[in-house]
Amino acid sequence: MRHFSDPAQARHAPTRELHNGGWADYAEVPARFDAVLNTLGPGEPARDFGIEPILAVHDPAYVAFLREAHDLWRAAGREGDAMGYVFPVVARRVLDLDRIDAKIGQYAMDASTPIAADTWRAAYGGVQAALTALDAVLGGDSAAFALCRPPGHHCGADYMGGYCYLNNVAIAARAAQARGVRRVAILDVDYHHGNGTQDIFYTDGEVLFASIHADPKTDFPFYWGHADERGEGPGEGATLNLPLPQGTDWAGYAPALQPALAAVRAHGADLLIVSYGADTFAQDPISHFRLQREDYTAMGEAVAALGLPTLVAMEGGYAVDALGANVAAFLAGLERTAR
Ligand code: SP5
Ligand code: ZN
Repeated sequence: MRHFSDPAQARHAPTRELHNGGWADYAEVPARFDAVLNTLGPGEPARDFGIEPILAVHDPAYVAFLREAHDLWRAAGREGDAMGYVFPVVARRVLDLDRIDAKIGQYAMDASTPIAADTWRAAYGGVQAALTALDAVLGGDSAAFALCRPPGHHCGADYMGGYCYLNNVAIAARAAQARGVRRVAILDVDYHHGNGTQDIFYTDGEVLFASIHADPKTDFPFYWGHADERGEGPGEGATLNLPLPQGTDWAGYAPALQPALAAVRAHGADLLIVSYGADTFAQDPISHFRLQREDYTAMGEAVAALGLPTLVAMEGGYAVDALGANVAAFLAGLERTAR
C-alpha cells in the first residue's frame, strides 16, 4: 500500500500541555512521525492541492487565525508556544478581539493544543498528505495511507483541540465529494471520540460518521461521543457513537466493530475514510484500552472485508516505540483480504 507525507509535518513541536492542573510533556511529539516512516519506509511526498480544500471545511477566519497566531503571540512579547486560558461558552464568533489570548480562546476547545512556530506549516502538510492519498484511492488504489501529523479529528470547522488544527479526514471527505463521490463513510477507531469530525458532518446525511472510542463520561473530549448523539435534521441517523469502558480489550472491542461496519455497509458508501488512532494500544501512555498489535491486523481485515476504496489517515497513538509496528499491523490486515 502506498503512503504519503510531507517532511514539514515533523517541524510542529510544542513543548508542553496543561494536564490535570499542571504542565506535562506534550504527548503528540515529532518522533511519532519519524517512527512511522522508519517502519513503513520513506513513502511518497504529498503533492500540494492548495488552500481551497481546507476552506471547503474550515472557517476562513479560523484559518487566518491559525496562520498568524504564533506571530501575534511573539509580537505580544510571549515566549514559547501560543496557548489560551479563557474559553467562551457564548458569542464565540461575533467578537473582534485585540488580545492574542482572547483570539486563541475563541478558536480553541482546550489548553492542550499549543500553537508553535511551524504548526501551520505542519498541519497544512498533513492535509496535503491526506489529499494525495485520496487522489491515489480515487485513481484506482484499493487503499492508501496518509501519515497525518498533527492529527485532525478533534478540530471542528472553527476550533482547534486535542492536538488537532485541521481536520484531515473531513477535508478529504469534502474533496472526494467535489470530485464526484457522493456517499462517504468515516470510521473513527482512535481511542478518543472524533468530536470535530462529528460536528462537521452532524447535519449531513451523505457523510456517515461512525466512531468507537472511550466513554466520554471518563475520557476526553467529555462533551461529545455519547451514544445518544445520532445526528440532526438531514443527518439524523448518520452519526453512530459506540463508547466503550476503560480496560476494553479485543474481546470487548470486536463486538463494537460489527455495528460500526454494518452502518458503513448500510450507508451505501462509495468511499471509506478511516481515522486510525493507535492509542487504543495496551501500552499507550495516555489512554486506557488494551488492544495488542495483532488486534490491529484483525481490525484491518474486518475493514477490508467491506470491499470499499479506503483512505486511512493517522490520528493518535502515543506509545512511540510501538507506533510504526501498530500502524503497519493495521495496514497489513487491510491489504491481506483480497477485494
Ligand atoms: C488525536 C488524539 O488522540 N488526541 C488526544 C487528545 C487527548 N488530550 C487529553 C488527554 C491529555 C493527556 N495528556 C498527558 C500528557 C502526558 N505527557
Ligand atoms: Zn486519540
